[in-house]
Amino acid sequence: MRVRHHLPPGPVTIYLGLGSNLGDRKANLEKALQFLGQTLSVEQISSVYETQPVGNEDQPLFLNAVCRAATDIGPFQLLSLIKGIEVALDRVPSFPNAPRTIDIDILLYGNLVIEAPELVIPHPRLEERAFALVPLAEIAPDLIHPISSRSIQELATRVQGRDEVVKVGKLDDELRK
Ligand code: PH2
Ligand code: MG
Ligand code: MG
Repeated sequence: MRVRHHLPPGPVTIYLGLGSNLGDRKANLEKALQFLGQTLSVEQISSVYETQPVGNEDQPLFLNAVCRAATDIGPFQLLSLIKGIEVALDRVPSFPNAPRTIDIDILLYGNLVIEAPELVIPHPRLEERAFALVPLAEIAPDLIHPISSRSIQELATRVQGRDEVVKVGKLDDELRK
């Protein structure tokens, strides 16, 4: 396991990617954010984007969004929190890239760089995924990717498939603090 950190003491700013392409997709995103808000301080939520499925293309369109949160919990605790929320929202373990009610991915955790068998941060496919970069650039354009040292805005401007990521609206106001 490789770990590199420059984490100041106190709460860490994290960015999570959320995706749903089964059931009431918007309600699934909202419920996931409500659950996350019970443990994390959710500070900002991007608009919701409708996106073409990447990987397995023979599945319904996704709704994707990104949130910024602050937390004192460590990355592995955060991963188990997320897995619990995914199960609570009826995500059924299946094959990679299968349709899902909710997927919550840790995109960034401060400047932490970690490669463990069960957890890689930054998200290993962040730089190639327009459905994560475009919403992330909406709320954190000047953030610097801790490995490539490029800004999120720059990555989002260059990524393929930007035209398959379409802003469709915002989540309910009570989720925004
Ligand atoms: N998630 C995946 C694979 N493909 N495509 C879109 N558009 N949105 C996703 O969230 C997504 C995907 C794996 O988690
Ligand atoms: Mg994912
Ligand atoms: Mg995931």
